[in-house]
Amino acid sequence: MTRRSRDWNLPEAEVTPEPVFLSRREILRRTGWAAGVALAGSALPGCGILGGADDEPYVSPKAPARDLYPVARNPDFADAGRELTDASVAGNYNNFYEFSLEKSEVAKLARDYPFDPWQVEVTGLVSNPRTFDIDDLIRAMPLDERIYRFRCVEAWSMTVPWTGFPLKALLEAVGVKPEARHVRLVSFDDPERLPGQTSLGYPWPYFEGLTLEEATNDLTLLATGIYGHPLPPQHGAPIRLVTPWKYGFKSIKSVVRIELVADRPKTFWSEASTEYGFFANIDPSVPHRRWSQATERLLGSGDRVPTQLYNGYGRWVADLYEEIKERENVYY
Ligand SMILES: Nc1nc2c(c(=O)[nH]1)N[C@H]1C(S)=C(S)[C@@H](COP(=O)(O)O)O[C@H]1N2
Ligand SMILES: [Mo]
Repeated sequence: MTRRSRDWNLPEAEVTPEPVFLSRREILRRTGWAAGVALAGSALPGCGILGGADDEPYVSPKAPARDLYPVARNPDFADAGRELTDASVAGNYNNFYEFSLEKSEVAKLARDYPFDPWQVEVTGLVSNPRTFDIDDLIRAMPLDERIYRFRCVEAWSMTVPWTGFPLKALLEAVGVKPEARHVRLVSFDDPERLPGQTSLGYPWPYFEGLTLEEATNDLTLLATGIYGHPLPPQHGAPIRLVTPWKYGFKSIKSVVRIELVADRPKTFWSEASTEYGFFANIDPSVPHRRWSQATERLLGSGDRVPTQLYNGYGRWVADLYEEIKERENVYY
């Protein structure tokens, strides 16, 4: 991770011209993607608009293990210290670039994508590599509901009840080999049906990574539902990661492969841009290159509140980074 600390010190003049996410202007120029026209500035903090907030999120009648919902709330995560974000607000303000860069368009565009059938392959350095049908996987895992705060790197946040199971439970089921030190997660790849995968110059499919310690932390959830029902398409149906102490982009949606590996894997955003590191831990004292991370805007009320170190989840995760901070002098 020396690259990041080096980038950090680049003179202002060299860093400012390289905007987020490759540059919306550049994307439009290269692709002429019509949906992009409405974008101007929507990813910048404070500039987002809440679109279509009166639409209740649609849940497919074919969603896996639908009869299991709602499940019991985990008492350790029954109160996140903030008001819950309305389902209709969270479900109409989505980052899911496979469908669109426009947050308010994602729900509509994802609604008819065939998320069924769906399988999740668990592979790599495991004793029993296996491909699970999503319905079997959900039924085999210990589900609970947890209210988590969720903070996007763009400085907006929400508070939502996820349904899911600890990634740790799945890793235990397949048996992690001692050489495995990291977990790599990969999202779906379907350029014929996902407009963003043909029109946007990103390293598709979306991929993410965690250290094994992060992956087996009690907070690390594979979410299969939200607000007491299966995940609506726009939230990453039928299964997505949730790591609430990290910026939202780590929480990869619509996962198809989980791979145990030795070396630190590359991640989608650190390949696409120099502005996003592997750890992506939430730290209000470390600004993004182009904006402060000191505060965040609550979806719904629009109130601005201070951002907390590790999004307030230090009790669970702070000790994971003591050694890394010393070794790498960076944990972003
Ligand atoms: N496959 C995939 N996963 C993804 C993204 C994406 O574009 N594609 N966006 C990420 C970002 S930047 C955020 S903030 C969250 C948004 O999750 P939500 O729409 O459920 O709030 O999903 C993350 N996971
Ligand atoms: Mo994000």
